[in-house]
Amino acid sequence: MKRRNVLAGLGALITGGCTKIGQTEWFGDVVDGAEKLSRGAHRMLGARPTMAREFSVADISPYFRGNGNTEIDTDTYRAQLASGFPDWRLEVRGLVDRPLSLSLEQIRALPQRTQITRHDCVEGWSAIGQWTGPRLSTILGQAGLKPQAKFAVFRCADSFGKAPYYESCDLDDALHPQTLIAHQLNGEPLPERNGAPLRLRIERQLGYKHAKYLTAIELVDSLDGIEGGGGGYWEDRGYQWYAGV
Ligand SMILES: Nc1nc2c(c(=O)[nH]1)N[C@H]1C(S)=C(S)[C@@H](COP(=O)(O)O)O[C@H]1N2
Ligand SMILES: [Mo]
Repeated sequence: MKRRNVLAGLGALITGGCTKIGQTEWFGDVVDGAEKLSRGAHRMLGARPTMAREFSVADISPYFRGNGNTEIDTDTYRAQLASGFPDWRLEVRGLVDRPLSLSLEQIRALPQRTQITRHDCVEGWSAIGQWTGPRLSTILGQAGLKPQAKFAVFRCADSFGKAPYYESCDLDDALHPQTLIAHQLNGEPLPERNGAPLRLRIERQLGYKHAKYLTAIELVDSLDGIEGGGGGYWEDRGYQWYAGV
């Protein structure tokens, strides 16, 4: 519980530090700064978090393919897509002090981070893309995590047949500095195939954890009783829940 508060505080510190799109900043600088503020905090954090490798603009794949669901065939979604998603909301609910319902405009107004990372799909392909959006830690900081919160569950607008796509992660990954709610790929609004208007980037994990078409984030203390109980659409079908790259 203590540790989570420290992480949340650090998250706020980090997001305060960098607001310019395209600016690269390193977690190390922030950790060094935080260490000066409180050695205790640094000790509780242990080592600095493992960062996924970041790439340069020259490494960006010319085409970032889509995988899994690459379109949503409902009238509501098609109308939203055509008009720039004015009514799309990202809800933050469950074990939080202040449930949120964020418009895209509100999400774009938060401090932004841009990162160039490699996406690895278990089906045997990779692509490098530049993602922009607020850190999930910024959003969770606004909502305020209740001490019982252990997991973030990501709800999506698409499904396979009747089974909705969903994902989840623990708070270490949710508050990780490279975990973003991305609304841009390579400087443009997300294409439909890559999860418009919002998708998760959770860079230390495999492709299927990166939930697209995000509609809600639920903070829970257990994954039991959520869909198949495995913590994700693919996890309910046998994939690993912790899908480290
Ligand atoms: N909502 C949703 N998210 C999803 C999927 C999906 O089908 N629906 N597929 C997953 C898989 S297996 C991969 S590899 C990536 C693909 O992301 P991309 O379409 O941007 O390449 O999205 C992941 N997130
Ligand atoms: Mo995948």
